[in-house]
Amino acid sequence: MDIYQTLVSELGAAKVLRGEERLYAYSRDESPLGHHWPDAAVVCASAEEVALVLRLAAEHRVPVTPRGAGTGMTGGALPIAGGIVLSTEKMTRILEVNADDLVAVVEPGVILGQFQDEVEAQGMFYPPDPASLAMCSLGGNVAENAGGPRAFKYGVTREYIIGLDVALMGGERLRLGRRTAKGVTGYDLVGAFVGSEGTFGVTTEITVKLLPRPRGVATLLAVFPSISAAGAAVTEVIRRGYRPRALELMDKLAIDHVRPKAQYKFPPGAGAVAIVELDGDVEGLEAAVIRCAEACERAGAVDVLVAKDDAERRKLWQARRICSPSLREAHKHKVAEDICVPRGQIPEMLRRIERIAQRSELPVATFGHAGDGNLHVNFLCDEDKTNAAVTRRIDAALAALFEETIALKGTLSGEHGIGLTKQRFMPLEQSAALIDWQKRLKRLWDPQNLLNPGKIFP
Ligand code: 2HG
Ligand code: ZN
Repeated sequence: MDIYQTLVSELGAAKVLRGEERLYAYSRDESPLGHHWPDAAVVCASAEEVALVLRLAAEHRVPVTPRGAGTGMTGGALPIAGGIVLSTEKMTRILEVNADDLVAVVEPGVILGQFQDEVEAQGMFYPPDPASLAMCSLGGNVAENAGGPRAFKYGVTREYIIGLDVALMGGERLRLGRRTAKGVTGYDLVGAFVGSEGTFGVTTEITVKLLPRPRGVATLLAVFPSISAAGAAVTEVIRRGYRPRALELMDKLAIDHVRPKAQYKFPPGAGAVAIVELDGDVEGLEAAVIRCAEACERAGAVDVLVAKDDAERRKLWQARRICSPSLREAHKHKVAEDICVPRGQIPEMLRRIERIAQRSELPVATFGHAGDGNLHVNFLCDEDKTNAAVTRRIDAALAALFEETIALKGTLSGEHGIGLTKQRFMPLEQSAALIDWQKRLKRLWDPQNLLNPGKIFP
């Protein structure tokens, strides 16, 4: 029997999907890399089933690409070597939400937004909030170490994952980490698995740390004549030691793309906006809002608008979250980058991005988590990529972007991961020796190189 027949007899035909029509959804993700077809997608319902797939795959030397909800932007879930896509989308149980321990235990297929609603209904809070929160799964968030606007105050996914159950290639299962608030027993393998882009093992259960839900939230929109003025405001807020939970920027091109679809009405003529969201005790909030508004005005804001209620706040965030899909729908090519520079270099990086845009003659929309120095730089192009000159222009712009980022002591990716799209730039940031040590680490967990092969490293 071949591996697929064995899988059907062990798991039932309903869980082993084959044929182009049923595999369509598993052949792509949110990267611009198109379709890569697996031989089968196996939709697992339990840790035992995940381990079984990994045992059989090792025996038959078949590559396995783990997949959460497929919202990744760098090709991490694409089965470039064929074989099996292992989906955890049906492992959707929230096993525990514990207010005394401030801990929750979930299966990897739980949708982030639904989990946050559940936790908040019980008076607690799980901060990471990537823009795809209505669709993305916690397993995928763990694999990519997902971020989002609230990372400015609260940090990224890694800060909240304290325990992981994983299945390794070959089928062995391990429990990593703890459920206590602190703990330093042994190496921090949870830290190593979070962000490993599905190359070390497959997550089957996640223990997350929760916070008490902040009682007060206030959101303001500062309007600037230009992106550089907005960048200066970000620096001003940080320099003064203010800690809003989000400090986001959108440039004019991003605003103009979102405008027709957004319920929130951006002021006409805005050259750039900063979204500043604060949280904490209700009492101190008003004073903090005034302080941040004044900092924005000092940096050149022409207007500062405070969201008047929850409904308006939601509309503003909806507008911010559709930046990415609005740009993608409007252009033939949207090459989205995710660079991150040290906070003090934000204005300088914005200047360099403008220069690259001029030189490459490509429109660039820049938006994102500016407070963290994490800028989504989107090169847009409506010409045909089959035209070699166009490809050369895009490639040159990307190379320049990453060179400038590294020159400012930045990093290639703040939150989307390396996957396939950025691996050729890895040597810009990391030494050959460091890359080699990481490959050795990968071999330790997966000696046959069967789990998500070909990702991260050139
Ligand atoms: C966001 O913050 C996402 O909206 C997507 O990380 C960014 O498409 C992008 O560049
Ligand atoms: Zn983002």
